[in-house]
Amino acid sequence: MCYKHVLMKRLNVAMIGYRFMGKAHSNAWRQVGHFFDLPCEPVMKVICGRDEAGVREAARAYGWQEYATRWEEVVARKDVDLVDICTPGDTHAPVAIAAAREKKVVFCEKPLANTLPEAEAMLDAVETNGVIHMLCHNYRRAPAVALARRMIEEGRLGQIRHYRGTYLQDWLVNPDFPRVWRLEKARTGSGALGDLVSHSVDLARYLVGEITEVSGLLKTFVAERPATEGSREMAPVDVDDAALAVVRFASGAVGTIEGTRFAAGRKNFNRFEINGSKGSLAFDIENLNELEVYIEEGPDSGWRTISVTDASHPYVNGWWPPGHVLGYEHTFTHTVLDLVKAVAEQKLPSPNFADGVRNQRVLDAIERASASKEWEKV
Ligand code: SOE
Repeated sequence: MCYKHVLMKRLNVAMIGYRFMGKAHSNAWRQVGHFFDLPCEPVMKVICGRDEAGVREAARAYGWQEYATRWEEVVARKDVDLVDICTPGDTHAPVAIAAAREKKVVFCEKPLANTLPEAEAMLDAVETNGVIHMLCHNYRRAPAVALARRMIEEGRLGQIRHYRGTYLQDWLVNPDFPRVWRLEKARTGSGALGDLVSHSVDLARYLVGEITEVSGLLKTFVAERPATEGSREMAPVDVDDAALAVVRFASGAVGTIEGTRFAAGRKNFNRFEINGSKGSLAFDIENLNELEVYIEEGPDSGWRTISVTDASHPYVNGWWPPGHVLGYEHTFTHTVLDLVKAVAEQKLPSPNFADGVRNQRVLDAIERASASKEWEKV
C-alpha cells in the first residue's frame, strides 16, 4: 500500500475533544519526543472543542499552540497533518471521514464507532483516501502486555486454550449517579460493551487471535437516573450496565469476557488470564508493571511475578532504570510513539480501523446473541 502522506520533519497534530481522553492523548504528544528518538517532531498545533472557555483552558493547561471550536474547519486546515479524535462516539465517524477526505492521518479513540455500519464507513474512508489510520487501544502498549504477546509468540505457553478477560469498574453502583453521556445510546452506542468489553476483545485478538462465535448477555440494572447531578428529573438509561460473553476463537481456544460498571470496589480492574498447554499468564492494569507467569516445569513449578521494568522489556528503554515503575499515561505515550514511527515509515500501525471493524463485529455479535439467546457468528 502506498500512502498519500508527504514525509515531513514536523507532524502537525490537531486534537478534537479535550476532556479525559483529550488529557491522556495531550500528555502523550507532549512527552513522547522527550523520552524516545522520533523520526519527526510532533507539534501540538490545535485543540478543538465546542465550549470555548473549556477548550481555551485545555489548550493552556496541556500545551497546545492554538484552540478552535469548529472541528470542520480544523480538519480542513492545510497546516494540520494528523487528526486525533478524542470525542464521544457519536462524532467519531463524521470527524474521521472528513479528516480522511482531507488526506490527514487519522487517529481515533476506542471504540471505533457507535455502530458497525459507521465503523465500516470509517474504514472505507481511510482506505479510499489512502491515509494512515490507527485506533487507540492503549492497554496493548503496557510493557507487560507487550511482553505477554512476545512470550506467546515465542511459544512459551504452548497451545492457547483459555482466555479469561474481565474489565470491572464500579462508578454506577450508586443509583443517584446522574445519566451522563456514557449512558446515552445516541451519544455512546452502548454501555459497558463498547467502553470496557471492547478493550477485552482487543486484548483477546492481540494475544489469542480472531473470535469467530459468541454467546452474550447484556444487562441494565438501573433503567433511569437523575437527568443531571442532584436533579429530581429522571432520564432513561438505554445502554447496558454489564456485558458478558462466552467466545470461541479461530484457533480452537475458548474464552469468557465480562465488562461491568457495577462491580462494587473494583475501579479499573482490567485483567486477563491466559492458559496454554505449557503454562499461563495473568495481568491486571492496576498492577501495570507486573506480569504473572506460570511455566509448567514439573513438581516445583509455580506462579512467579515478573517486574516488567527491564530495558530489554518492550518500551522500557525509553524511560527509567529497572524497578522505576510506569503508569497508565505511559500506555498512551507508547501508542503515539508507534503511530509517529508508522507515519514516518509509511506503514499501517495496529490496531487500525480494520481492527476496529473486527472488534465492532464481535461487539455486534454479543448484542445479537443477548437478544436471540443463541450463539451468534461474528
Ligand atoms: C471509562 O469507563 C473509561 O475511562 C474507559 O472509557 C477507558 O477506555 C478505560 O481505559 C477506563 O475507563
